[in-house]
Amino acid sequence: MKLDVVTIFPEYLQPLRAALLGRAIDRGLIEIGVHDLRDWTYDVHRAVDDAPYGGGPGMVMKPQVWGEALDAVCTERSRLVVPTPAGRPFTQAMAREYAEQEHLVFACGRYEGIDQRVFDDAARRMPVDEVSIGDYVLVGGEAAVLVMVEAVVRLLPGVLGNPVSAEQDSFSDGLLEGPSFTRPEVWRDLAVPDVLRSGNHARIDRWRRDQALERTFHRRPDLLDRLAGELDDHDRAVL
Ligand code: 6GU
Repeated sequence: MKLDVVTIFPEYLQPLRAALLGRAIDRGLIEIGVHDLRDWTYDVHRAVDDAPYGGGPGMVMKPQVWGEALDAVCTERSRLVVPTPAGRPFTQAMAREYAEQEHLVFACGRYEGIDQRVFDDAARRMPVDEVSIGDYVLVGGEAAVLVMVEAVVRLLPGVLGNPVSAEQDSFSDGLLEGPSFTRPEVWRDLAVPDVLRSGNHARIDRWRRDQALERTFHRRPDLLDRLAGELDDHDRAVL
């Protein structure tokens, strides 16, 4: 998979080369390009923004600069992802969909956003998604790109040591993951639940499912509503 990021803060994307993602690059599983938007400016000030039509506070990023940048970075096989608090919510389902793409291009806006015509124009040639990572406002899209790239890349074959762990995580079955324990058996007077040391794997699986259901009920009841049709009688008895 090829990933490209266009930003006015290329240094902000350095974490893409660290840890799990860095290993994926070294092993040739992904290729990451980070591009400075100002490389496509031609004036002495390297201006990327201008005052908004219609007035109001803040600045809007200029279409000519973004247009040239995306012309250079995108191909007819690209998918353009635009991080914005005004976007559709990023979900695990979208991470799975992006993991199937051959080329993702992330366009990081700052200030009050990017001239809308940049996306309307790009959409004539490729899929364009305006995506939000949550109901809060960031200064720019860079941190959101780090979040989305990590969510996508960990799903690529060969990136995680143990592929089962990707499948068992929170959200893959629509529930939050329950608690985990390791040795010692008792720590600061707190014991590991007996069932986990019983060796009875049917009981352990059932207990884990119950914990996941209870945790989801308390922390994310909205997720349970969506799952209603898939719960069996035992599940419903727990809730
Ligand atoms: Cl994707 N971008 C920005 N700038 N703020 C956000 C966001 C994205 N998601 C939530 N807040």
